[in-house]
Amino acid sequence: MPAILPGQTDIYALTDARLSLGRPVAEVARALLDAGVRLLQYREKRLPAGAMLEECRELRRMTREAGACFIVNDHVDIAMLVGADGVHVGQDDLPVPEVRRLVGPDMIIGLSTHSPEQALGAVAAGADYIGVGPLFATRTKEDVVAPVGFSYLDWVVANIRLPFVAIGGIKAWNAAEVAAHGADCCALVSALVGAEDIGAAVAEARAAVRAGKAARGRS
Ligand code: 3NM
Repeated sequence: MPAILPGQTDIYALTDARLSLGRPVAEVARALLDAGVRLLQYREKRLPAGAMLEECRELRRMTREAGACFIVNDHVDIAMLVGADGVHVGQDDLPVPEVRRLVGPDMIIGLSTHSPEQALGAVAAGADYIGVGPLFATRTKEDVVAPVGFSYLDWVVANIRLPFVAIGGIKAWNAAEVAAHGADCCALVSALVGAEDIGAAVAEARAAVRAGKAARGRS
């Protein structure tokens, strides 16, 4: 199965157990995949490593069956153990070249960036895609930097050729504007996993991204 990068799909969903209305991560993932999500990141900050490993094994099985790309946040070891398609790291995690030494040439490495300097650094370090954010205020990520707004997104669109995903405070109501600025892929956490009806939330977000892309003259 070819791995799917942000530029190749419009919605990037991230899990977050604290926001999932008490539903197990597998139930949330099932709803996301059934709604057509093809890029899924396991992002869990509070569980012991053994429990994360078990959850990732299950999500790996589910994503493989669905033909979806599976990325693990932060935990390079777990990503490797479950055969994930990729790993996503932040600015304070292991440096991308060191992650590359561990995972080899084929695994996708994503890197969160919050400034032009960091985006250029990601390119130089060999990241496969970058996160661009937080576009808007978000309470989902702890120790998050101040919102970067559209100026950083516009700079990335104009200057960076790597695939990228816009992230941070994106909801169905603002996703069209984000896409109209040139983001072909939007990452959403609370707007999807925190929705009572995850399928409807995915459909709404996807329609918004499509509308924004169309407004910009992209299919
Ligand atoms: N990374 P929500 S913002 C996981 O800017 C994450 O790198 C960010 O959650 C970054 O969609 C963020 O609920 C949280 O706002 C996004």
